[in-house]
Amino acid sequence: MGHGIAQVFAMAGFEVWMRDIDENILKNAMEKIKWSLEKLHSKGRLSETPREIISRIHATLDMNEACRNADFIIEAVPEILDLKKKIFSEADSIAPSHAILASNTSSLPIQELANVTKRPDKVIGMHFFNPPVILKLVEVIKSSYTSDETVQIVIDLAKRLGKEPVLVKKDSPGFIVNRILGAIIHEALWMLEDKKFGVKEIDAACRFKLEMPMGIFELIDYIGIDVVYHMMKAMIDRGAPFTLTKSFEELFKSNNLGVKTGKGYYSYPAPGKYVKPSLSSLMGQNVNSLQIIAPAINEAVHLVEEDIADLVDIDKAIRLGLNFPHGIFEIADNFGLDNVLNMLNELYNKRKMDIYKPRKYLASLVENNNLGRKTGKGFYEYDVDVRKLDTLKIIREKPLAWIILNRPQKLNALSIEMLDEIKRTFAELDKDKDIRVIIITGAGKSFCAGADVKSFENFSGVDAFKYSLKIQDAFGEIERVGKPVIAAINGYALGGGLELAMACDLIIASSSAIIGQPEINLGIIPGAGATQKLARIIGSNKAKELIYTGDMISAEEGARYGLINQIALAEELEYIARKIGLKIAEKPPLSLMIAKYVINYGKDVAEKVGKIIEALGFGLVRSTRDAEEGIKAFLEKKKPKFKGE
Ligand code: CO8
Repeated sequence: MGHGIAQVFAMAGFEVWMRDIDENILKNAMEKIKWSLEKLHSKGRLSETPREIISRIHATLDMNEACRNADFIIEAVPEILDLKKKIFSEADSIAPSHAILASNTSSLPIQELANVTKRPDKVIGMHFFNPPVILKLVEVIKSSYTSDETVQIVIDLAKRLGKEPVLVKKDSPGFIVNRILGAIIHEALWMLEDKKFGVKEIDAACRFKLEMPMGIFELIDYIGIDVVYHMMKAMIDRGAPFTLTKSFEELFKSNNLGVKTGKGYYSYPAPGKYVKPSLSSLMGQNVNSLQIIAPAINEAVHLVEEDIADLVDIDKAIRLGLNFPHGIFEIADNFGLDNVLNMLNELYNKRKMDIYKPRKYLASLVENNNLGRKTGKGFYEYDVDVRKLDTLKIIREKPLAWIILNRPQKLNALSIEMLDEIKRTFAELDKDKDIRVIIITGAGKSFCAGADVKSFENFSGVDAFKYSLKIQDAFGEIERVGKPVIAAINGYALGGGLELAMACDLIIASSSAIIGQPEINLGIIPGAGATQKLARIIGSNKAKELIYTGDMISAEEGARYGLINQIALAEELEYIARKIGLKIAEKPPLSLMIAKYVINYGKDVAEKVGKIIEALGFGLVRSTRDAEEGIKAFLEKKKPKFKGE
């Protein structure tokens, strides 16, 4: 990493003396710097020529020449404590008394490096991430000797380099990023040991459920199994609560070290040739993603409890260092802290390892009903408004709104009153500019067991006809609302319940959900759209089979027919629905509305007409400010901010 760090400093205008022990290494380093600068230059990312920047880097074999006039020295030698101590002691004896001595270590104690110098107050950790030229994160690690002045100088320095520093207030094994990554690795290794799921399944859950840029085994292969092994060992030696599995030890000893040897958890076409493993979301369907992440959340809480790092810095480190779209505490709040706590208890009971013992701060949040986004407070605070109607609970959790069917004792069967409240609520939420996506789900063990059979007990034929129109009208409101609506099926979705879900734009279902059109058993037929809608989605033969037999089928079968978009485990349903909702909520609202209308209404007309409707919609959307913003942001390589204008 040394040459990358030298390049970063030179790019920020500093004169750099780059010292190594071998001429060839230095030559190689200069070549790499040159290659990188030219690449940046060709993309227009430099304000100077590569030659001007390189002229500030002086390669040397002489420690004396490198250190004698230095204001700041950073070492990036291999992670061997004695070697680092030797370098620190040497640099300390040469450098001017005001010079700061920093280590790029990812795992070794700064305190021990400080001990070999006569300036422990000026010794600090400055941990870059590979490649330093690209990755923004820098962990700044304070030992108990480091002065506040030194910390401030290094934080300012990191900012001057264009980096995003986070402060590690106390030396702790793995600092922030490696500690949390270590906990994820630990859990993945133990899940593999359980033999219930394989490498690809766990990785698919990482990528598709947790939105990690790489699966965890893919990442281990990429970093190198030996590097990960030593990193984990170093943290364990310093007291981190990780335990390595036998199979991981064996893999390490087998010399199949990942991408670099052509084989690790995956096989690669040749040593050093990385090809992204091909995974699909279906592979990870049955893997509980909360299990992968809960121990890491517990470790992150430990860092806060022990005053090692601040919550906001930890989340920043996870986003920038691991390239996660959300910080670890944001993920926890999205899952629900009660779910996180339950998972930890379950794991603790099973494996009796310290890493799973729920931290006090987490337990106290749950005890006080601060459960995350859903209650308006968890690790963070959220603007949440809860309103109870007679049959519904409505939670406005901007930019999402949750409609919870709330007659659990009747399995959320649709009463007349509930239909009225559904229609009214959708109309209201449609007008609420702060709400961009609506999620509908059920309280208790059922999403909705259909129309309330009691309410049409004494119906005449005409009454039933009118009732059918009423239910269709209420569901029509869901199709008409200019915002995406997600059904999160948590249990039974039967009869009118499944028709309600089909009126939504996307259906996410718990793996234990049961769906069907059992009306035939009551001597009636579906009356809220299933004869038309179900047939269109799954084909008329399959629809007839379900309607004629009244059979109830699993969510998995529903997904196979294309009726359900995604399946989640019961504990993940809320998280996955929220994750998809938040993702869609970032998109331009007017485009979403027009896309929904074109799809919903275009399908009822001849294809030629549908395409004209699409073209008209396209024209309309192109005239919005959000389209200007989207196109401009793309060209400027920025993230667009859509306002719905
Ligand atoms: N309507 C009224 N009450 C219901 C309904 C329903 N659809 N479903 C369940 N409940 C009630 C039960 O009566 C019971 O109440 P109670 O405790 O007072 O006896 C309570 O909910 C709990 O139900 P169970 O004890 O039956 O729970 P189980 O876990 O044993 O069984 C089942 C769950 C399998 C879901 C079972 O309850 C069941 O079969 N329910 C009926 C499902 C059904 O047939 N749905 C279709 C209804 S018709 C329809 O939706 C047509 C829509 C179009 C209407 C337009 C035409 C007029």
